Amino acid sequence: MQEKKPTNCHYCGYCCAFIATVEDGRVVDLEPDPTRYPYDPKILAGCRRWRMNLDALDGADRVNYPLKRVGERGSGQWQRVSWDDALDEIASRLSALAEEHGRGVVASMIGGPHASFWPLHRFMTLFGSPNNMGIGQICWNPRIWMDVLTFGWTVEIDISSDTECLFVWGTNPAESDNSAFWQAIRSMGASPVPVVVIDPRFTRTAGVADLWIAPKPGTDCTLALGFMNVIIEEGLVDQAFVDEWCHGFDELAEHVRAYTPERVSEVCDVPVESIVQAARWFGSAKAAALISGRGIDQVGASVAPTHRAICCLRAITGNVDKPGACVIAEGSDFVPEVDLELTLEHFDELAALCLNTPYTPLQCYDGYRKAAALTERLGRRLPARYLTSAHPDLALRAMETGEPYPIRALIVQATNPLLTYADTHRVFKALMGLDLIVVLDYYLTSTASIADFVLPSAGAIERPLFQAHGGVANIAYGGPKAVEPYYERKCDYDIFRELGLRLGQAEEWPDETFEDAIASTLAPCGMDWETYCLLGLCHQPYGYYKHLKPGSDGKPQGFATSTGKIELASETLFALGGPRLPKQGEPRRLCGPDFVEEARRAGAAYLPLITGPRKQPYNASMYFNNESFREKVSYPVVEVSPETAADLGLQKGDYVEIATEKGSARFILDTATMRYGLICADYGWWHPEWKPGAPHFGGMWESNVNCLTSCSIEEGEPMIGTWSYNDIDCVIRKVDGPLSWQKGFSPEP
Ligand SMILES: Nc1nc2c(c(=O)[nH]1)N[C@H]1C(S)=C(S)[C@@H](COP(=O)(O)OP(=O)(O)OC[C@H]3O[C@@H](n4cnc5c(=O)[nH]c(N)nc54)[C@H](O)[C@@H]3O)O[C@H]1N2
Ligand SMILES: Nc1nc2c(c(=O)[nH]1)N[C@H]1C(S)=C(S)[C@@H](COP(=O)(O)OP(=O)(O)OC[C@H]3O[C@@H](n4cnc5c(=O)[nH]c(N)nc54)[C@H](O)[C@@H]3O)O[C@H]1N2
Ligand code: SF4
Ligand SMILES: [Mo]
Repeated sequence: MQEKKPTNCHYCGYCCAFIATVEDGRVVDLEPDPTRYPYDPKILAGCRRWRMNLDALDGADRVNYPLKRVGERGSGQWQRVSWDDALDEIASRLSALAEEHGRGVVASMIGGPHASFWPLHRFMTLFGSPNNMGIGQICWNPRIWMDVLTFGWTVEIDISSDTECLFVWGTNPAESDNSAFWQAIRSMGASPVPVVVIDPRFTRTAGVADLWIAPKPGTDCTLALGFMNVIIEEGLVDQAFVDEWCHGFDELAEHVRAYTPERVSEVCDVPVESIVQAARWFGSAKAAALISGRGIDQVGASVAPTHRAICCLRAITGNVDKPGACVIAEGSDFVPEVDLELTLEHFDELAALCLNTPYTPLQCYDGYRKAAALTERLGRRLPARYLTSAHPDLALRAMETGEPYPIRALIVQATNPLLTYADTHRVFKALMGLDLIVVLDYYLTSTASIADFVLPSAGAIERPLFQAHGGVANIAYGGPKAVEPYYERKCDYDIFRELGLRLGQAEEWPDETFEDAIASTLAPCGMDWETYCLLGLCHQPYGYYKHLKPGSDGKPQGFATSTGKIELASETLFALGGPRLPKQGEPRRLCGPDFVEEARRAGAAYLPLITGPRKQPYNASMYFNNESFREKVSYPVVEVSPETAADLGLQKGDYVEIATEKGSARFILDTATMRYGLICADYGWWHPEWKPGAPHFGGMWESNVNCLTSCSIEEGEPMIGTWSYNDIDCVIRKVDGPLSWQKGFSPEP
């Protein structure tokens, strides 16, 4: 008999709703369900991935049973074991390691927002280790932190018919977030709204821009200061708003005085007229919106100042908590992430083991405590585990040297760090030396191939979904599973709970299933599980101008900062030893003079590098196992402008190697409209169809751009620790083909 069941896709953050046709516990068909969040059938219509769900459910390359390593680490020899045997052994080995080395002995790694990470965080908290590493410092934290310190909480863009100007800064939503972007463009109303795209590449997004500004990578902070210089000089400041609601305007005005369009034009290498024009549009719009992304999140030392400068740009033009500009989000009415993690209950013991103190005074337990005390004045509660996540340089050092204490075990959930973390050679070596690695994934990824245990996770459709933006917004969406997990796969929540039960955590895991846990999470806002499944959404829209709302003393509540105002000059950053005002940082250089000299002698050129531009249909290291995708997009590229290629004596289709002192990778050259002299390299490329273990580890050595990158904390952003995937340097030279990606190429057995 066939049944129709609601469920969701989880191949990207939209988590689109499906109706699954289920027969004998198997999904036989999937169709879009526009009655549930995100409602818009156009999203699915424009999506190349959703049909993959059906095949992936029973894909031949899925891991279906717990696997235990039997040969050498990385030998690719596995034995199927029962869940009880796997979890018993993992629990007892973790206990023994903690007994010998202390509770910080286990670290974890997480990835992009593909999974619910709070069960892992709860497990780690109760185990007593603060050592979660994640994408935090380079994907999410910088913006969250700077919004919180400047405005008292995070802001969300609010593009609507009120929007009179749009800045798209260091993000290419046309490839990374296709649907929402076109929706937003459509929603801006009939009269022409100037769109400014700030990106060294002429992206598909830049294709709809009225003005494309292509700055030198890593100079965006200076550019923002230049915009403010024009806005202040030309009297475009929202003076009433600034006088009443901003702290430190005079100081900021004095600071930006030196950032004249002429000087900024030199630093950023963009025309003076573009700076002036963009600033005028932003400053004179009744409401101006700005979206930003990875282009400014992954520029090392300049990350925090760039975000701070953007916050100031919004504030001095009055574009905060205003329709058509941006809206300050609210904390969640459902149980916030920090309470799901249970971090506050164990704060002091975790803080005592925090590796980041004193290296990154904001991204650590002390920094968290200070910021959280501010946001709590208005009842908003920051997630703790993301914002305190261990710096990978420090965690890897603890693995390599045992200092300040040893890390000997690692749990990896929903990430493929050998492709996506910086400095693959170092990560690989550190992991190979560990006593225990447990990977939760769907596939035998490069990282899974060096694990001691690979635990098969249940994917979308086989597990319920609760996507909640780390608890910094009052929105959660998702729905129920359509079927029980196939084979012996398990929901990630069940894996961490069952591990927890074996380690004396029973009291803290009262909910037997993930469904129950989601229902408990929703309980405070009065929504039950059935209603959640029906709507696929739990959300309260935000009001605007919330700073004017009367507080308990009858006066306007203001902003949740140390001064109660928007902090153009940041008192909190200053108290933590940081700068009150934003100033561009020093770039990270990965090639020393001797290295460059030697490369030049071998015929290479030395040029700036950015990495990882988002492209359809892949996502980081995912979906390379999809044959039809591989047919269409079959090799990794390095892009340069046609003029750069000509000057380098290279042609489209040439084989090239790019290298830093960290390592090298090979690609095929492509040309694109972009800054002269800049190199842009794909990331995430591996070869799932190759043998997962040694010597190729899934073909991860040939075209893996993270072989070139570094997470060294010394040159990272000083308050958060962000390292660089953009604004780095490399040498490039032509090499002989073919590359392993090409048809007919087969690795030695
Ligand atoms: N198809 C696909 N979609 C994805 C992902 C994926 O892997 N594939 N990943 C998801 C994830 S994890 C994330 S974080 C988001 C990221 O989403 P986005 O932030 O939109 O990422 P990109 O599309 O790479 O856009 C970043 C842009 O910044 C530019 N850039 C690089 N350096 C600089 C700089 O110094 N200054 C400026 N102004 N621009 C610069 C790059 O040229 C690039 O066009 O995408 C998500 N969506
Ligand atoms: N050089 C360079 N490096 C970068 C970036 C860059 O632009 N350039 N971008 C960075 C950014 S922004 C990000 S977010 C990261 C992304 O880095 P990752 O998150 O590590 O990248 P993915 O390849 O998406 O890996 C996700 C893995 O999780 C598995 N998976 C998916 N869903 C689930 C689930 O529900 N449960 C479990 N257990 N497993 C699941 C998938 O099979 C896949 O193997 O990369 C970062 N690294
Ligand atoms: S991959 Fe496509 S169907 Fe799946 S959630 Fe994203 S937009 Fe929706
Ligand atoms: Mo990301």
